[in-house]
Amino acid sequence: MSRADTIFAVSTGGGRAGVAVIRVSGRESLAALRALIRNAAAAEPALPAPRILHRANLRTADGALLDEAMAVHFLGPNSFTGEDVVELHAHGSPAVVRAVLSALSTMPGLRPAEAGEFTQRAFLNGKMDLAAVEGLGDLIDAQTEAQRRLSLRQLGGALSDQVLAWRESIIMMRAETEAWIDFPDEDLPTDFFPTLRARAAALAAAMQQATSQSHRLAAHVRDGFSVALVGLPNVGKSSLLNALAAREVAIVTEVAGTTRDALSVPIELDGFLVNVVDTAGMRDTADKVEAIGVDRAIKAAETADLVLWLIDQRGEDPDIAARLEGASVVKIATKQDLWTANSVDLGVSVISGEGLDAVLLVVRDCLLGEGVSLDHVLPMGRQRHAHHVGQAVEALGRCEDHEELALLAECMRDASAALGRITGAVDVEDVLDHIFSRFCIGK
Ligand SMILES: Nc1nc2c(ncn2[C@@H]2O[C@H](COP(=O)(O)OP(=O)(O)OP(=O)(O)O)[C@@H](O)[C@H]2O)c(=O)[nH]1
Ligand SMILES: [Mg+2]
Repeated sequence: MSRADTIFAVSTGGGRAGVAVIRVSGRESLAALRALIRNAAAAEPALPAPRILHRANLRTADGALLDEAMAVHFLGPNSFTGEDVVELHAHGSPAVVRAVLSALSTMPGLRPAEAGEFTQRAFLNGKMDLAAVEGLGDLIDAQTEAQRRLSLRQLGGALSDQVLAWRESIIMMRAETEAWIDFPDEDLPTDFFPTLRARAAALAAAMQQATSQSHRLAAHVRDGFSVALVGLPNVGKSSLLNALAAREVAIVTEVAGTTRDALSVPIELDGFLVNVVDTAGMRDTADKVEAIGVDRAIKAAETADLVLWLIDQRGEDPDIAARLEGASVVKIATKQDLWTANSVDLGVSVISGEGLDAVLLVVRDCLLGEGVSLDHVLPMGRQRHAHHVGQAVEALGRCEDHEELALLAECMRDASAALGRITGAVDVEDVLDHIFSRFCIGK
């Protein structure tokens, strides 16, 4: 993969569509556009002004019409990739797209783009940092409203700006420390070490506070929040799943032991992705298949972010209570059209619809935490974000141990380097392949 090559790919989705956008980036882009719009009768075609969409009849090398399209070009560095870029807005049939791609592939210096290669060039040319690249990847993958909002803020620099501000404070402290190393004859103020340590500790505490809540929530937004439905056989777990999903995803019968495997169904709840897991009813059983299902139900309850423990007229089963110890549990009485429960958190009936909205509210509160708004959450949903902030906090914490200027400066250097890894300002190679390989072709 050479960065000197000019790359091309269709940037819109596959299949039939009104319009398909084919993107070309690199030093041969404008020559490729000229070649495509060359008319046998005319001399070398002049290109219209950049950044303006214009009508373009695209032709093969021997002049045959490929498509009546539109084209726009951007001159580097003022483009998405930072290179000369051409976008062809062709008719979106597979045949047109194939014909245009085939014409491009015969041109000298051009080759099809690899997955994520346009974005990779944007990153390498300094058009976006690593956190923004991740935001773009997540925005393209966004399925829910919360994912869209959070990834758009990450793309717009919400994470990068915060990381940069923290990093600048650290670099400032380091510069002040190193200034004293360079002037050993001057008298170091007596309060120098305590003051600097207090500043480092305050910054570390602020970073930690911002991170702990944001990472938990942003990771839930990205990957989904898991809610397990557990309880005795026949208590109404699958019925509740179907009611929450508003479709018949799970089999419901009056036979106890209907559900045998754990079934995870993604549901968009108030804009958030929630993976609701229906499980086999928990009971001792001689049936081999059902016993495996019960094991899986226990696993699901252990790994879920929230457990909804369903209870009917039979009451709370002590074995289940024991298994749920330590989990975050909400008790829900089912079949409230048949009986009235007290001493549970909520009552529902899938027949009357009673309590279903309340279940959604409980899940939402548990997911978001009280009084938390998505707009104030830093988009730091990836493990590596929390990891690098954690390392920076740890490095700042080490300031406590040192009475020597050079060692103090080194702690600061470690802390700013850890933060630099989030935006790709430091040690970028090891994460590049991992991040860009998850993009689709044409991005
Ligand atoms: N009247 C009434 N019946 C319900 C309600 N919820 C479930 N049922 C009935 O209870 C029976 C069991 O429902 P399921 O949803 O299959 O129960 P389950 O907990 O998934 O059972 P297993 O998969 O066997 O563990 C079915 O006959 C349902 O129609 C309810 O709210 N009201
Ligand atoms: Mg079931």
